[in-house]
Amino acid sequence: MTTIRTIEGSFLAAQDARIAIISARFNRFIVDQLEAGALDVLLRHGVPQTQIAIARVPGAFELPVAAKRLAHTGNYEAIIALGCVIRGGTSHFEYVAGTCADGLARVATETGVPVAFGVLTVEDLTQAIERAGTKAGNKGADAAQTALEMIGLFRQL
Ligand code: INI
Repeated sequence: MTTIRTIEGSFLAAQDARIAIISARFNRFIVDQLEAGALDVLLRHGVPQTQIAIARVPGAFELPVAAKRLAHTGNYEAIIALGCVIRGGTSHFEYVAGTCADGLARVATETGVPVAFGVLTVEDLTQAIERAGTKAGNKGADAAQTALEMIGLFRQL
């Protein structure tokens, strides 16, 4: 039997976890499905509705600044960022997707509040649909699971 101390998050903390979701309105047809997937995971793990806040921003580009503001409130143990950036739709895909990913990572490391990355960065609408609750799962649900695991981990550190 190992004597190595292993620290990992369980989902037991969920009952009193305080979580913020930020959803981008751009490509809302897809992001609504990510949000539904995230909420489904949180509620089925026992997070009370009263412990969840949802903020909406115009697009994925605005997710980092909203995440930073929410993290600084001190009210949330984790943030779930949801959005969908589709390359086919824009020439500035790289700017929006890259800035969003870099910004969210920076918010998490600078504030110490875990930010789960539930932002699809895809080539076309088909790929987005596949990741929003059809054959490739639901990345919003995955992000919610990540948030719960990180909360469980951080409570032990
Ligand atoms: N925002 C997205 O969330 N997804 C996109 O695919 C997208 N495209 O294609 O441009 C997008 N653009 C808007 C951007 O996030 C900002 O809201 C906008 O530039 C105003 O700052």
